[in-house]
Amino acid sequence: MNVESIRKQFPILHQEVNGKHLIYFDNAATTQKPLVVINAIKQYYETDNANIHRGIHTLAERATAAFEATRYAVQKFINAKEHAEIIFTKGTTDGINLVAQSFSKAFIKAGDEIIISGMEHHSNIVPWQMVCEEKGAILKVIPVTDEGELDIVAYDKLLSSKTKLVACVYVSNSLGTINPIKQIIEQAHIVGAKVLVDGAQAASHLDIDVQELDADFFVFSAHKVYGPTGVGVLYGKRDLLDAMPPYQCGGEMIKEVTFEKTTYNELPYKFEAGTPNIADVIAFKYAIDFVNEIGKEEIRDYENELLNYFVVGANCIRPMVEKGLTLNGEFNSPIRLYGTAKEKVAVQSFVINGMHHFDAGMMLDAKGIAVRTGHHCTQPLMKRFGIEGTIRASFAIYNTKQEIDVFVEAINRLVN
Ligand code: 7TS
Repeated sequence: MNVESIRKQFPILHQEVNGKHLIYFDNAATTQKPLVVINAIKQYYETDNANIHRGIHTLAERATAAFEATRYAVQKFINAKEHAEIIFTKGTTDGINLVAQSFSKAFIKAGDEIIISGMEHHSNIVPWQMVCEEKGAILKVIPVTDEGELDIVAYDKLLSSKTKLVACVYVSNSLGTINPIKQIIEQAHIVGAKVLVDGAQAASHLDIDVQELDADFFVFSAHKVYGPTGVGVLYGKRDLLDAMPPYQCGGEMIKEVTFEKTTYNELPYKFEAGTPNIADVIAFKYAIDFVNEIGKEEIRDYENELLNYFVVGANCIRPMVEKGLTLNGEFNSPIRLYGTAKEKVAVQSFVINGMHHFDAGMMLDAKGIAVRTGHHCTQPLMKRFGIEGTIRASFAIYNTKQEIDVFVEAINRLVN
């Protein structure tokens, strides 16, 4: 893998921020976009722009073909059985809300139970709280261990014939933990529950095979996989999607409308009401091709190398004055890492003793280093660890060890 040639494909990286070379370590929030994606959006508006599926003129046919080509690319990307099981959404949040509203209408009643985990993003908590409120269902939560892993034994005890749905994150955005999602799905299926996998952080780092996982629903966002914002994917098994009512109503999702009765379109259009984000869906295919060309295994190996390099560097940071030593002479690290699971992606949360994460974030920004600070939309997880927030560095395919050297040196200066 040639990082320099990859970096050349990301124009945004080649700029100065606050007089310093930009170092972008906020990839879990959104990844930057390669030129092929940027150019695809421009090209679409310059040559092909038309509304899709409805017109028979040449531009409409071209736009429709390119839009549907992304659906086939996504099908392959996550190994879905049929392209009709791929629904385009606005993003992960939109996909979860779609399932929460539609699945619950068809399948959730008072007294049923929904299980989520203690490390969910708010977008995989709040929609289920609303469903529980509306339906009189009960929300249960899988606990998180000190290392930032899910307590699978406790999970097994939560499952029962009352469990109708398990909604669980594959990879934690705050901790980087890779959850044993295949096992979580298997255990849920034993009691007859369905499983929604929040794949927002998994899609860019891990090989996804929804059939192998036997996931009932799988959601992710294009913008975290080097694609554009405003596009997401909901995968659902056909029998479930067929049995669920439409989420939004309007054009495209109908077969026939009369004032007496409306019949709905077939999958996937039943869940794609209105004019979609055509340009960005089309450009998303270029992001998928970009990732496929490098290969997920290469990506993961390289990012893990960056993660390990950072962790070693961070653990070596020493206060220059003696205040780092305890009374019995032991060393007190000024950096506390959160998320030390055995199976991780290249996301590392940490706090600097005695320094608020916002202050650290601002001082790092002054050095051109972009990290995320705060609760990362996982407030219950922060509460679990007794903190308000962390500094989070998340690495991507275009980051380098030299950038991490600059980062570690900057943290060292903050500490001292
Ligand atoms: N689920 C997870 C695990 C996420 O990391 C995010 C976004 C979402 C859901 C929501 O995705 P969206 O594309 O619909 O917004 N996570 C983050 C983050 O960690 N920092 O900014 C956004």
